[in-house]
Amino acid sequence: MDSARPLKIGITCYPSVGGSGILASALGEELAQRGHEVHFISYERPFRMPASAPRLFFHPVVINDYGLFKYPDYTLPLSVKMAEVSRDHQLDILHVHYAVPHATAAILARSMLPLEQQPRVVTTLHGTDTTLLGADPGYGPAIHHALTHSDAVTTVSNFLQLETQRVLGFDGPIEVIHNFFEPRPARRSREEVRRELGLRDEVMILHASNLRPLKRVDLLLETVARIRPRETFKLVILAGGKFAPFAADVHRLGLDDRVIVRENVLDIEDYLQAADLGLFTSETESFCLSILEAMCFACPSVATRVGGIPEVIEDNVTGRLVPFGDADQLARAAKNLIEDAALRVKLGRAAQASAREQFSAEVIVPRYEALYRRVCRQD
Ligand code: GMT
Repeated sequence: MDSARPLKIGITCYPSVGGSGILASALGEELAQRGHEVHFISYERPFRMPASAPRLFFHPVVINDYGLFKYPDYTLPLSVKMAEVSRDHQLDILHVHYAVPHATAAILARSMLPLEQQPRVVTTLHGTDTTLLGADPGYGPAIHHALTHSDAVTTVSNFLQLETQRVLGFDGPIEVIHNFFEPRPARRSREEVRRELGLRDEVMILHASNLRPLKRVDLLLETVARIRPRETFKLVILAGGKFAPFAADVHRLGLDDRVIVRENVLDIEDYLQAADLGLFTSETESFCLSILEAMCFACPSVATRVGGIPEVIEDNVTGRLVPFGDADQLARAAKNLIEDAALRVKLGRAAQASAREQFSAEVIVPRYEALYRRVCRQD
């Protein structure tokens, strides 16, 4: 294959709010900007995908509800659409993000096509596709099968590479390609956003997540409830989902005037540039893209020392790491950075430099391009 020829790449991901979908959309956008043709295949347009851009296409997977099935099936219509798009657009690569069910659908799609029309399959594991579903006997063997039949497997951290070997017993090659984030320009000024949030001199603590149980919102609230004096900060939660189930906890902890929630925010950069300190209390995390997003805006985070987070934050250099589950230590680390503005700025600047040097599109996207070229050369 001509190594300079632009590639035709199909990308499948979850389109709604979530780290793997954000990463996949950003990757597609970057690849199209670099001259490749990119075809997203999913049940909805990925929410960060630009409305129109050269060489960027979206193919919806349509699910008919026949009322026959207790559980509607997505894997088969997805695989049929993948095969159709691969054939019609002569895809070189099908790059699937999050194994379940995308990797299985890709392997099936490939086998539906004659040999000369088969794309290479690249599977990127993002987190719970290994750590949770990989350990489930109802999913594990199917994930293992799809990985074994992928032309390349990548993980977003060293931690997840080891977990994939351990949990799934997968002994094939795995390339670690960390996540990247390329912020868009904010639409509003820092002052405008802080005014919208009703912030005066308080330090803005940011937490952005989909609020699933493993994010441990209970620990997050417990932590901020222990920070004194309370007038020194406000916690802004950017929720990918509904916050209502946690409202009673906010009230019980006396945090009604300290917690501000924004649900399903699209202009995330507006809020990131207004933030002073991130706070992340997850019990597991393969990478934690939200920490990187904050780092890009020179906002350091206090986070739990779990999973791949130590690959993103260097303790005392680009943020603070605290043992999981210890609300007192988390609160102490946050309070220290609330009170010491100079230290906060120092860690924030180092965080921003580290984001640029290690986790920018310029560094990461060529690694995916090199991988695509390599698998395309395999015979
Ligand atoms: O695996 C998940 O729970 C979902 C996934 C997602 O779609 O948001 O999150 C994972 O992928 C992100 C992007 O690579 C990582 O930043 C998250 O750390 C990871 N979540 C977990 O490992 C729990």
